[in-house]
Amino acid sequence: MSIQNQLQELETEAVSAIATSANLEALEQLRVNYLGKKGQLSQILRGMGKLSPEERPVVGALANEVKVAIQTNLEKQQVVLQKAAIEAQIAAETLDVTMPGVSRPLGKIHPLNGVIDQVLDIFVGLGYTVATGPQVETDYYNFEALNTPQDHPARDMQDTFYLPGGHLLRTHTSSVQIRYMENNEPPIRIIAPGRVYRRDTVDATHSAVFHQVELLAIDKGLKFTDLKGTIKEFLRRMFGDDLPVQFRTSYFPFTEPSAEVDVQWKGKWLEVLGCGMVDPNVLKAVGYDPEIYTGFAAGFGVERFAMVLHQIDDIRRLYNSDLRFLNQL
Ligand code: 2U9
Repeated sequence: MSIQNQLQELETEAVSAIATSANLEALEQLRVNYLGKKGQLSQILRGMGKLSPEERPVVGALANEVKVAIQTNLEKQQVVLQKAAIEAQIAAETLDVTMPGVSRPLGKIHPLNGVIDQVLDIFVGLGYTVATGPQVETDYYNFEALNTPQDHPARDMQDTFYLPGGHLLRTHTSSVQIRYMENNEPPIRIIAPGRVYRRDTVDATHSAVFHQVELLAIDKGLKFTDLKGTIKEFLRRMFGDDLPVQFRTSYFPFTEPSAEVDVQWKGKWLEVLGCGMVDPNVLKAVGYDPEIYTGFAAGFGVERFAMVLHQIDDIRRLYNSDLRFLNQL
């Protein structure tokens, strides 16, 4: 076969092979095969030595045409295959918005913190300031300044956790209010949430560690009716508008007169908090003149509120972090 025929056959074969090449790697393989140093075109051109001087330029021109034709076809097919490769990549990376989402479990507020947040919101709305203080206290701030005499049963070793060096774990957050009053002048409106400790045997309704919120208002002319109004408004906001509320007389060393408050909830009367007018001896202890200032205070257990609100039967459920239980609230 003449070199011309070989060249024409090579072009035909190359153009067809290039047009059907499936990917860029196969195309590169074809380029090497046809146009590479040891490729088919070079091999055919090696035969040019045998040609006559007249034939040589003619065959040379044809060889050049074939080379350009193959090159042009390679370039065109390269563009086509590159475009296809990009489209395939985009298709593979496309988000399928109909796929089910990845579930991300969200945490939520613990019922105890939920009650504390709710209570603080209500009292901050009524103009109260949140006050906090240490959990390790002295006998003075926990008992003595609160008019709790030496022989009072609350001071018993059976009821209070005593620490070395005359310290103890506070049994109520009232110590916070004493500290606050020492450093501030009336009028005072504070709300003190926090953890407290009692040497109780743990059962369905008792825990050695629990949470309290106490409120304190000191001003000129505060009366028991101010206390009642504040407590009733607070309980209505916590439990609902038509809540029946009753005040029963009671006794606390730090208030006089004192009362306990019950609410009718799901058909039953339940005791929910204690309160009273601040005892004049407590005012004297922090240097306030009880002839000028009066005040009221109230305290309640957060666990008790949470148990009533969520109908929880055992206080321990609030501490053992069982998600099967917590997720129901
Ligand atoms: C100051 C003066 C008086 C806070 C009060 C109660 C009544 C009360 C209990 C409820 C259930 C504690 O969690 S509980 O066991 N508390 O009944 N607390 S009056 O009186 C104060 C506080 C601070 C300076």
